[in-house]
Amino acid sequence: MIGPKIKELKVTPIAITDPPLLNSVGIHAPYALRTVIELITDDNIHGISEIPGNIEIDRLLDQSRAVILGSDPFQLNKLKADLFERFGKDEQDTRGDNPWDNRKLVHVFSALEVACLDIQGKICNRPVVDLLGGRCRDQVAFAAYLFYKPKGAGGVFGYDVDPNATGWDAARQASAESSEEIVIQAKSMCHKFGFKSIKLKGGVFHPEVEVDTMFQLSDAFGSKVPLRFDPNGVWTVETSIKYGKQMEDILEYLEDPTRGQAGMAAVRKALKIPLATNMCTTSFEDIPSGIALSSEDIILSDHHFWGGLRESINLGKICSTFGKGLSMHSNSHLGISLVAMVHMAAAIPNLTYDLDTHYPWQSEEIIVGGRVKFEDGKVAVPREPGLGISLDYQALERLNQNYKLCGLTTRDDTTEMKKFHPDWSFKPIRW
Ligand code: GKR
Ligand code: MG
Repeated sequence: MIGPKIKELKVTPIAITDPPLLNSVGIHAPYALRTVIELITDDNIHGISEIPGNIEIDRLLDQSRAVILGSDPFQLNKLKADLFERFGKDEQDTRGDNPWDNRKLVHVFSALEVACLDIQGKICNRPVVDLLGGRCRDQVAFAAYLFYKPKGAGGVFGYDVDPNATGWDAARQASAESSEEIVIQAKSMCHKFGFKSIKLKGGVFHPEVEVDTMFQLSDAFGSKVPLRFDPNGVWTVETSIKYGKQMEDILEYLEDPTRGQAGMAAVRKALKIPLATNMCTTSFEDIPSGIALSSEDIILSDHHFWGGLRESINLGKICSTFGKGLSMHSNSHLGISLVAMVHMAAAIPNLTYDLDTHYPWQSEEIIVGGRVKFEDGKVAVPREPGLGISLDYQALERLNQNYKLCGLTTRDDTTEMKKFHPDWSFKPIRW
């Protein structure tokens, strides 16, 4: 039987407004970069996906045309083998020291896989979740993701704020440099989106300050709202144990307190709370040593970094086999990534934690119908064929113009931070 063939690959880099969120590496630039991928078959079926923006990954995507054009969108195993044969494998050390992943091929395959699954779903008249084994749930729950930040909203006016902003928008633009302001941010975000769990991005201020913030959140929300804290590995093992112990009664889990599997294993032994990671066990190659060392209890997957939706589902199986929990990591993103996460999360039986998302921090959208709706902190799993969404080409064009004008080609929070604090330098372990 001759099936459809991919006849076109479009790669569109975009820049989306991003507030000045602080992290261990520095600060978010006024724009976050994403890349939108569109595959078109010879019978004119469109499949879309979104990945973190990075000019080198975009170049590799352009080169991947030689592999993807003419191929069958159902033959994903062959597509992956052909990509690896042509470009070699990602080396572990290309992941980098940042809290996000810089490996190229995992992103490229993830981009092509999600777009092919979108096409497959449209051909079979089934939502992507059904191609992944079928839904285990009808809605997927997300957590509020809090950040310390100076005042500002990002975008064309740099960090200016809209004087007419009300509700969550006003809080999104307000500063949150103290524990009290973080509590205000949390209340506002939970009120607007209905989230039932809360995560704070730490590694910004001295541990005393950040632990105080967690206690203030605990006092404000009570024990029914699970709390998580993530200093992105900038604490030593000793610091992690000292401050981890202080938070033992209030945390659902502690995420990446320190760097590396051995360090995480030492912290895990000393604490009564679970440890989660998106930094120490970040690919299938890391799993055997992670199991041998017992470095974490929960793996935070990310389909952009683990090589697609099906690989994340495979990771879910490994986690359940070894008694680990699974949840999802996030970076600044738009609705295509969010909806892809929703299809995948709906198909994973053992997905027992509310997922991370940066989505509330963004305000733009490139899908028809605009921003994805959250009800009670949850997003409904689409029932339409494929991902169940389509591109708004005018919005895409507008954000592509932003990309051309903003002058950014890759994420670099450290350089951005130097604009505010010229002496700033990234320290993999700070406290
Ligand atoms: O957006 O600043 C940020 C986060 O720090 C992000 O880059 C991390 O990858 O969300 C992430 C995490 O959980 O480590
Ligand atoms: Mg993390």
